[in-house]
Parts: sequence; C-alpha cells; structure tokens
Amino acid sequence: MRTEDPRPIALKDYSEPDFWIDEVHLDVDLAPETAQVRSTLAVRPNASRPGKDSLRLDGEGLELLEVHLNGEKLGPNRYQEDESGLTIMEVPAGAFTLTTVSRCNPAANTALTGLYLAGGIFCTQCEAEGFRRITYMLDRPDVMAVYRTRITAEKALAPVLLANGNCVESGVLEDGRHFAEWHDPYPKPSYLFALVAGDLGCVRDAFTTASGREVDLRIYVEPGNEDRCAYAMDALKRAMAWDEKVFGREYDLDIFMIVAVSAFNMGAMENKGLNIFNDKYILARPDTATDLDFANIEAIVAHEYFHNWTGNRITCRDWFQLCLKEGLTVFRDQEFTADMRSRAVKRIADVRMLRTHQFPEDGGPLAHPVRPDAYIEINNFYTATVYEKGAELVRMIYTLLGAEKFRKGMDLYFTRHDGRAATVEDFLEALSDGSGVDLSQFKRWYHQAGTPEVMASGKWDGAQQEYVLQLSQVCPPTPGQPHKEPLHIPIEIGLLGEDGADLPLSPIGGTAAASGAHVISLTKREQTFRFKNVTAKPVPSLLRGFTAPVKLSSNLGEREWAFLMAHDSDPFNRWEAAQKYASMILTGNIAALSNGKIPRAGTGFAGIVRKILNDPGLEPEFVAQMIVLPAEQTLAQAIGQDVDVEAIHSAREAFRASLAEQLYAEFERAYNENETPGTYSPDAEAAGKRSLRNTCLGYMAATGRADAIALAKNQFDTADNMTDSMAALGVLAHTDCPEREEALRAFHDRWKDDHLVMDKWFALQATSPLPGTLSRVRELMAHPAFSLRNPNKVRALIGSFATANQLRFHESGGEGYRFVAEQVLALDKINPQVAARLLGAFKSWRQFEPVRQAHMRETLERIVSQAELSRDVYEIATKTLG
Ligand code: B3K
Ligand code: ZN
Repeated sequence: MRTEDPRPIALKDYSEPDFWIDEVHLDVDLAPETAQVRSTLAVRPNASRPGKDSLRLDGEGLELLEVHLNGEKLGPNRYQEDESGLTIMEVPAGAFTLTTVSRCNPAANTALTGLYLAGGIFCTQCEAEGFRRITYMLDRPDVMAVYRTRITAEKALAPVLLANGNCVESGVLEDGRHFAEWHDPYPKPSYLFALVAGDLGCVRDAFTTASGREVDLRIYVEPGNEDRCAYAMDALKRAMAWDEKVFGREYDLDIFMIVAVSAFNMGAMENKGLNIFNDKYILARPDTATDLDFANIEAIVAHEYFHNWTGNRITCRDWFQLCLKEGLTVFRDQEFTADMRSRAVKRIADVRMLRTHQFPEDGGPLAHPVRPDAYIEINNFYTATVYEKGAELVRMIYTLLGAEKFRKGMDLYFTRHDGRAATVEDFLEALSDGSGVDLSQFKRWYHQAGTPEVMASGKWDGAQQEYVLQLSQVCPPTPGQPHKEPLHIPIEIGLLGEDGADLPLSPIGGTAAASGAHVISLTKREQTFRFKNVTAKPVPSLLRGFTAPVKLSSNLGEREWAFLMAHDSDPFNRWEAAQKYASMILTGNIAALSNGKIPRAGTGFAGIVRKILNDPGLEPEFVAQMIVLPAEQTLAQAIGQDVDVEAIHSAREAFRASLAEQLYAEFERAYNENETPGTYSPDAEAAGKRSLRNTCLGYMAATGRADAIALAKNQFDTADNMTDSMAALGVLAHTDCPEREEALRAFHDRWKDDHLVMDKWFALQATSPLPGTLSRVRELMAHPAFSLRNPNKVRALIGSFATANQLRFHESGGEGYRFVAEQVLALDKINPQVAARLLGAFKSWRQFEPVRQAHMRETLERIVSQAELSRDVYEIATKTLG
C-alpha cells in the first residue's frame, strides 16, 4: 500500500543490471499457510557494469530466514532487508552462488500474484513482477536463467506437482509427503516461472512436430471437468500445426501442459511449457459453453501457445517493450482465427473490439503510446493499446511488406534474437533488414499516442478522366504529447463503378505501395493521389480491411454509404458502410428525440437489410454482423460530447423495433431457415447460423409482440446448447415480461453448482436495460455463488454492469458510479489489479453531459482522497482525473 505518492519508472532510465543470474535452483516446500522456498542463484557480475560490490534483489511480502554466500551462512550485518527487497553487501568480485531461505503464505494471498492457494490448488502468477513475492530475485525480464524446481508437499493435499520444463525426478517421502523435480533447459526471465500443485484431473494427447519430436500434451483440470477439455486440446494441436506452417515455428520441449484454475486475474499466462489458464478459457461442453466461449478458447489457447516463440524464446528487455510480445502475439492469434474461421468476420470482430476498447483509451486521460515511456504500476499497462493497437501496428507492417517479405523479416527476427531479451527497435530493424523496406517513419506509431484522424476528399475529374483523392492526417494531442508528427499510414482503396463492381485502378506517379496496387501510403500531413482512366464518377471504398487504426472521415453521404453497404466487394468495408449508414440515421434520431422531432424509420436502410437477408451467397455470420446496429457505446463515441445515454438507448431501441416491424417476415424466415438440427458442433459455420438466428430473434422480440416473446420462451425451454439457451434468456431477461423471472429462476436452478455458467447468469442480469438493474446487482452480491475474491465473479457482475450497461451505469443520479467506486475500494484491499481494471470504467467520463460528469469527477476525487490506495488504483484514478 502507498505511503507517499509513488514515483513513475521511465524508459529513458533503463540500464542493464549490475549482475546476471544464469541458474536458479528452487526447493519449494508447500503447505497452505507456509510455503518455504530455498533458492540458490548462480550469480555473475555484468562485465559492462564493473566494480559493483553489493547485490540488490527484489522481494516482497517474504519472511527471510537465512542467507548463504558460496555455501557460507551470512550474519545479519552482511545483508539488509526492506519492504521491496534484499541487499547483500560485499559480494565477491567474480561469480558466486547465493542461497536464500524464505517463507510466504499462499492461503493469505488474495491478490493472486506470486504463489497463491485458491480452490484447493497452489498456483503461481509471476508476470509482471510476481516472482519477487515467491523468493528473492533480480525480477526483471532481461535476466534470463535456467530453472530447476523441486516441489515437496503432502501427497493427499497435492497429488500433482508441476513446474516448467521436463520432470526429471519424483518420489515418495516419509509422512505421506512426496516430491517432483522439474528442469527447464531454456533460459527464461522470472516472469515465465510457474508452479502448480493440487488435486487435478488430466486429459492427455500427443503432437508430432514437423521435425519429428513427440510432444506429450496435457490439460489439467479440477477432477470432474475432464469432459470439458476436448475443444481446447483440439485447438492446441491446430495452433501447433499452424505455427509450423505459417511462421515456421516448432515446439521445443517434450511436454506441453495447460492447467485450468478458477481464480485467475486475467485470461491466461504463457509460462514456459506450463500455461496457466482461467478455466473460463479452457472448459467447454455444448450444454455449458456458448459459441463465443468456444471461439475465445480457440483464440486464447493459440495466443498462449504462440508466446512460446514471441515472448518466451524471444522475450522483452524491459516492460516498456511489452507490445513486442503482446501486439505481435495478438496479431498471430488473429491470423490463426482468420485461417480457422472466416477472415472477414474476424476482421470485423477485431475492429469492433479496437473501437470499443482502444479508441476511447487513446482519446481519453489514460492515452499512452503502444510503447509507453513511463509507468507507476506496470500491471496497469496490459491495455487495449499495448495489445490491440500493438497488433494493428504489426498488421500495418504486414500490409506494407506483403506476406512474403513479412515472413522474411520475421525469420530474421527469430534467428537474430532467439534466446535473448529484445526491444521494439530490434524488431523493426529485423523486419526492415529482412524485407528491404524502410520502416523509419513507421516507427513513430510506437511512441506517438492517440488515434490519428484521416480526412479524405475525392473528386472525379470528367475532363481528365481522373479520380483525385486528397488525404490529410492529424493526430489530436494526448497527455504529455501536445504535438504530433505525421505517421506512415497504409490505406487500401478501391473504386466502385455504377454497377457496384470494382474498377481497375491505375495510380498516376509513384503513389502505390510496393506490395499491392491498391494500397497507398499516406506519409505527409497532406497528400494527393490520382487515378487515371476513370471514365465515370466512381464511389470510393477507402481504408478497405481497416488497413490502419485511424478515424476516417470523408465527403461521402448517406447515398454513398447505402451504395457501399449494398455492393462493396471488400467485406469489411461493406460492414463499415452499414455501420456508417445506421450511425447517420441513429445520430439524427438521437438529436430528433432531444428536440421533440419525429425520428426516421430508415426505410432505405431496411431495404438493403432485406436484400442482405435474402442473399444466399453471404455467410450467415457475416449477415448477422451486417444487421447488428452500432452499440450504444459506439454511438456515444460518435457523438463525442454532452452524451445523453437515455436518448441513445431510446433512439436505438426504437430504430430496432422499427426495423423489426418493417422486416418481421424476413427475420422470421431467417430464424426458421438457420436452424442447426442434429448434434451440436462448435464450428464457425454452425455457430454463424446460430448467431444469425439469434440476432433475428432479438429483432423480433424488439417489437414486443407476444408471439416473439413466446418464441424466445420456447427456444429457452427446448434449447440443447448453451448458445441458444443464453440467447433466448438474454431476450427474456432484458424485456419487461412475465416470462423474465421464471426463466432466470429456471436457469439458476439448473446451473447453480456450475461456477462458469453462473457467471453468465450474473452478467446477463447486470447488463439488463430495465430499471432496477442496480438494485438487482446489489442483491446478487449476496448470492452464495458470488465472491469479491474471485475475479471472474467480479467481472461478471460488477464489471459487466460498469462497462457493458451504459444506460444503467450512467444513471443520472450517479448511483451507478458510487456503487462501482465502493466496490473498487473494497477490492483494492483484496486484489489491486482487479480493482484498477474495474476503475477503467470511468475513463471516458468527460464525454458525458455536465451532471453526470460532475458525479463522476466527485466519485473519482473521493477515491483519490483515500489514504491507503494501491499503486494500481492510485495511478488509474489520478490519471483519469487528469
Ligand atoms: N502475458 C499474460 C498477461 C499477464 C498480465 C499481467 N498483469 C497473458 C497474455 O497476454 O498472454
Ligand atoms: Zn499475450
């Protein structure tokens, strides 16, 4: 906890460590309340920082028992201990071994970082700085060591003992105790260390790598959950094969293990050879998991596996380089999903995610570059900017280089830096050297925060038969960065002729990027691009595939958006046009509502939706995406200031109902035609049908017609899979109808002993737009299945309320804000990382109308005025206030 205002750590202050540690031997003796750790470090001075005679190690919350140097026990005058570590004085000039014996208390560890005991399982989480809560260490990613870990525990308490690498020895001891010893031959930073011990069931499989290595694959779960691992295992094998094929990367140990635990601060963790997962992202059975759960499992299993090369074999020199592993690995998992499922749908989902989470971050008080230059608490920087925008930067490089050169650059990156801790500069240099493409201006993307705005204005010059496209870019100021330099922005474009087909593009001058005639590079503040032989006035399709994370504005009007929505050959831009068109109608209707005017019914829009619903050539999931209206939060962002959440909600609901009235028959037909009879399969095609069907159900129910509600009730009663059950329950739970409570109760009674399904039940109620939602959320906090100590529960109930229920979180009296703040403060004492995450719900506070703004400011000020805040919450609260 904070005693004085914490000092930021800055990238410019980076220096190499005074010592290197090449080997770590751990001997961990586990009991719930005392884990005793004997650690022996092989230390050697860093030749580039000579003459250092004291060694400073990180250590937090440890009880130090003994210190030995080269086998000799040191008296207390030879070392000094304080709250953040241990200093050994007068160390030898050459290499030496240092042994410490210390204790920590896993059962009392509610922060879930370091070594903790939850649900009867001992488990570790070391990234970013958790290892120092297990034992004393140079706990920084540029110190890479080979680890040998011996675990001892009572066999009845922990029959399974796991750590990184290969198991080299195990055996039975006296008094019902046993041990296992693990050795990981690959040098790694301490943040990739892991240990798990407990009573776990195991599902096994095998994978043979391209070079013939037999890999033993294991998924460990709570006994009883073995029947929910098949999909994760299948995804793992597909990810292993994909990484060999697409990136030429093979797995490098004889065993790969995944452990699923129910108390985990985030999604999963890529510890070497021993990934630890939030069980939400492993366990799935058709009756307990939705299609979205299956898709997330596939993506996250792959993401963590891909880290073995991008993160583990090549790690980060310091935490400022976090995007080096995260942005790159997200890009890799996005490509994997695109190859496994539908590329178009995946791109839409990723851009949706970027816009809902990253754009507000980049445009608000917490804006920071993809490579931040300072932090107070590094755990606050596992952000949408580092991850999602970080992935967009890699994607832009991919677009600029083209597939072949990108692969050459990546190959060079792997050979140059394997086994090392690298920087963003190293990455860009390898990509540039490997491809021959200059990325020097591109590098600005990594240190300049904020979402660039690109303005496009196109004109057809009939006399010259040319299309002239003027582009300009600006990037608004962000905290600490008042002035911005122009960025290198790849923009894919197309021109549509009268019939809606693409015209051949002939750029004039050197405007086309090397890799494709349709990608142009905007590098200056203002630039003009010309295309010749354009014989009739075209409609431009700009930023196809969303080739750059920018906000694009243009001189296109509703007519052109409608045209693009109906015809664009680029599926992303077709979806984009639908969103733009809908957003134009909706923002108009929101203004109309506030001025007492009549909102538009959007018959033109409905007409195109009708055509899309009737087009058998389109994949169902794409159709579903095309017809979903922009979310309330997206509309709030589009309006940008003085946001009135009630007007947004009412206008959007009214428009949904109006579309549903106009197209009821079509929705009903699509509902019936997209049934997926027979055995449930989680594949993308079947999932797409369910998605479209359930989107149609939502529309029909928006009319409030009794037959639509009855249809939802019937689907709820008869569904044989969680996707259809949840979709129907969602409709009922968010509608003021008599079936609501009954369905919620039935669902509860069926699933009350299943903690993952109960999270869905909590989230559904927390996201209800009905009045009374906040009091329901308060009541649910007292439900026996809820606990502030379990991050999934907090996210399901409080997190969904704060971040996925714009209408109710922002109730005009400020009750929603005060409630969430109360929970943030209570949680801060239990788990600061989860508390700080939750506080993120306030980041866009300045975009709301004055009364709400005042409530939010007051709430944030009250948080900041608390005496004992964690660094995590302190940093987010003070920065949010600005
Ligand atoms: N690397 C971890 C995240 C660690 C978060 C630490 N606060 C999971 C991932 O990105 O794959
Ligand atoms: Zn990651």
